[in-house]
Amino acid sequence: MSEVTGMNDGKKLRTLKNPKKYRTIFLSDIHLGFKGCQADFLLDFLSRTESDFLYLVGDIFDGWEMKKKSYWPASHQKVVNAILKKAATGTRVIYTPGNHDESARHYCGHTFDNIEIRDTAMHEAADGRKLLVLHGDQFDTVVQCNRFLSKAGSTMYGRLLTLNRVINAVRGLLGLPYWSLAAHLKHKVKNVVSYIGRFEEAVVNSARSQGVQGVVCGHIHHAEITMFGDTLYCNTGDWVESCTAMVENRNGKLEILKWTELAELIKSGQRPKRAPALNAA
Ligand SMILES: [Mn+2]
Repeated sequence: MSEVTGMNDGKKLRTLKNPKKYRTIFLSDIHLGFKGCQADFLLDFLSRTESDFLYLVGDIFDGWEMKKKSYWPASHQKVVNAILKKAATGTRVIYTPGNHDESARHYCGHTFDNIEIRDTAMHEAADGRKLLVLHGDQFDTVVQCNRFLSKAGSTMYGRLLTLNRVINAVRGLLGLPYWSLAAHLKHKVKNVVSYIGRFEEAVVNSARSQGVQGVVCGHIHHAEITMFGDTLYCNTGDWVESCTAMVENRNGKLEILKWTELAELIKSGQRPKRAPALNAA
């Protein structure tokens, strides 16, 4: 396998044998056990990257879907195995459960297979910034009008993701890159946009009240790194629609990687025309 370029810092994106090393990787909303989970993209990401810290920022499993029907393909088990292997070989793995994997919350404070389970965590970046890490559903009671994330809404969301898979199967046959219908629609629907705004505000207010420099969350499946006044807001996105991860480099610089775009670049061996990272801080 040859090395190809694919990072916006101009360095080479490493291959399987020589993975790209980050200080920290933040992942959330993987939804293992749910058909919509893009496990193959995630396996590709996990195999090409390494880190000192790995934060699993909630909704790693989808207990709601698993209760409805048993769905556990080999690729989902491979994701679990890849994470366990990282935990066993020197990566410090911290897991802050979310609402879809809320059963894991019973084990907050415990460590299993080197995976530390915490309700919330505090990450100190290489540049000294303190970042509160939590899934984000804790603010659902503060932020009203979250039908899009409710249990009833999740059925509709599931159908949308099925349609998304059909569209992308056709796009794949036509040689077109992955495109997220759900992510596209979300930006068009006014009350979802206003929900996202209120969610971000509630999360940032909580970080501010704790006297930290920033917050890392997931939950709304919308990757973002942005400043709200003096407080940094980071959302790692998800692996059912956008296939995004947030990474921290050795200097504490944070950046969002959109793996569907990077995977295309790796496949084609091309140099990116524009930076694949969504934003950085
Ligand atoms: Mn969630």
